[in-house]
Amino acid sequence: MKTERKKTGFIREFSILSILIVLLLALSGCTGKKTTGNSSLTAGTVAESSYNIAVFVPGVIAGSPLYEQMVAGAREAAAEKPNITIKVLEAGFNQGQWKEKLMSLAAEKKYDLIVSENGAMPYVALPVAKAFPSQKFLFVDAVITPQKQMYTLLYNQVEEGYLVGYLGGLITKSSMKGANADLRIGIIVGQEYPAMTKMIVPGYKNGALAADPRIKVDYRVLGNWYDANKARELAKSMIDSGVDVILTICGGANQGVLTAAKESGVYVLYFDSEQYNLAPGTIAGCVTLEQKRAVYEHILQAYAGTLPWGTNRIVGVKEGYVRFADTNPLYLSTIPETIRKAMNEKIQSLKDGKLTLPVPDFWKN
Ligand code: RBF
Repeated sequence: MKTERKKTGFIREFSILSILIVLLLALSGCTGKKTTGNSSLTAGTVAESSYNIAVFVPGVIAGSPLYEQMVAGAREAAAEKPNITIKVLEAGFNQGQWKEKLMSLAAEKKYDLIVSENGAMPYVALPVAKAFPSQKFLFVDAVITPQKQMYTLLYNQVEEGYLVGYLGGLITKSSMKGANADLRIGIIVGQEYPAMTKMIVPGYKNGALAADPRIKVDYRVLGNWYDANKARELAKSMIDSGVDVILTICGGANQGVLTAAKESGVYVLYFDSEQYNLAPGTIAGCVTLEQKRAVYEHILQAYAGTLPWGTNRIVGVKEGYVRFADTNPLYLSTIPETIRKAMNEKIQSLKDGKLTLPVPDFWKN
């Protein structure tokens, strides 16, 4: 009798214990998905599964306006959705190592999404996507023929180049104190690549020609994104040949162009972000890309499962992703009203569609 009662008691306790274990497993959302590292279960809550993002920076963040914005946009998305985790990897300036580094990142199989930027990255990622068919990629400032694991967002940099080219043209023919009689403006870039030669440079030249068809554009390639001393030398030699406005697109090396311009009292046009404060009175205009917002928005779409993989999108002035920074007090104090008015009209004509500057489909062969 005694052993019989002991036995039924044991069975009852065992069943209650099993039910408790099953309940606990159900509560912890034990579906085989990862849970956030720091989530602790409290009664009545269900742990959400984490969404892990790796941000692959093809270079270094500091000094590169678009890289700074990409990281900031990703961090903002993570701040809004607590179960988004962000890991940032700076891949450095040795471009020969990018593919291998991206491959190692995907091989960790930890990331729901890899985010990166610049025109080369979708191509660098092609073999990585093939090796890891479930890895998803979001590339901004980039485009490729549709790939089902990728989404690309391209900015209309014909418009972006055109706006600063037009301003440069108006400045060089003006009587502003840093402007000389020669109708020459310059552009110094880190490297040559399709977005540069098919969008930015032609946009810049056409913008300048719209201000005055006699303007000559001096175009120089630095060969990297960091050598500020060499950029300073290039800028100096341009200035010596009569250039009085320079568009600088060379990442960390922009600093060298700013130094040379300050020394000679000429002007700099800044690309991709609003940075008048880097050299007040020298930076005459900033054209910006809303990359921080774009990265934030597209990450949230990927997270929500609504990003249409295998597509690309092009956005420009009309969509509000290419902007000319014309309300900054340093712009207002550096640029005379007549030029500001002309700029305003040009921006307006792009907004209302009176002027269209389409992106050539340079990525299609
Ligand atoms: N822009 C930077 O500001 N810093 C960089 O280190 C940098 N590296 C680049 C490397 C490659 C291969 C390519 C294609 C572009 C790079 N860019 C870099 C340019 C950037 O993506 C963008 O085109 C320019 O900032 C103009 O918007």
